[in-house]
Amino acid sequence: MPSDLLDVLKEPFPSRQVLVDGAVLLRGFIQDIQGELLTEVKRIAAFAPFRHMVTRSGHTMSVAMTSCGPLGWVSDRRGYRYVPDDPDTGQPWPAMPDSFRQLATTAAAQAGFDGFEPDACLINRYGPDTRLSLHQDRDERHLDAPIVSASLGLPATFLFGGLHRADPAQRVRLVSGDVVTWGGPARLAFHGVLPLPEGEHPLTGQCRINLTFRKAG
Ligand code: MD3
Ligand code: FE
Repeated sequence: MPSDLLDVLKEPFPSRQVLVDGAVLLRGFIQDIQGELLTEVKRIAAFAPFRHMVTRSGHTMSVAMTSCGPLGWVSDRRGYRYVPDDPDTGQPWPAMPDSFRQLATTAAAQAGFDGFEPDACLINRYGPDTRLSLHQDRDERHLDAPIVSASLGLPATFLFGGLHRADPAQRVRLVSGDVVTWGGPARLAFHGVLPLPEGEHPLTGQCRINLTFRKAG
């Protein structure tokens, strides 16, 4: 057997992989709590339903979104921003579950960001053909704090490039249970998600759910 295959077998699981300076992938980090996390997502979505937001330019996003925590991300013809109340219900966003907060804090610490305290968790839902075009996340007030992302359900191909839109992009396949922390020099990298291929996942059916934890306010 080639030695690189043996190396993979010897890797600790969950495993820790530096994707680029500032970005740390923890494969299988939430493997054992995926079911509980998905139950929380459903509870949140019962109060703050998934919706397709409109961008400033008037395009409807193919990703369906909701939020939990003190702040939630919204987009409309006025632009992008974080707000304390869900504009669709007029109510505060649902509380961030302790399990969410803990996964974000412990993943950030593994990447060298001690004391990360997210105040927003954006929940993205991808169905067949849903994509997220290349963008930067810069609506948060704390660009020195990392963003932690957690994947549930169908796998997706994630793209990440450099600080300029035209910089070459790398691809990484993210599967259910994976967590990535994006901080430091990776924090303002352009990134996106390729159209989701059709599939069926035991946990989520035909979709992928992504949680992103941010310090927004
Ligand atoms: C790299 N979500 O919600 S998560 C987003 O899979 C977003 O739903 C994608 O991009 C998703 O804004 C990607 C991974 C991610 C999140 C934020 C980043 C990667 C990042 C910020 C900077 C660099
Ligand atoms: Fe993003």
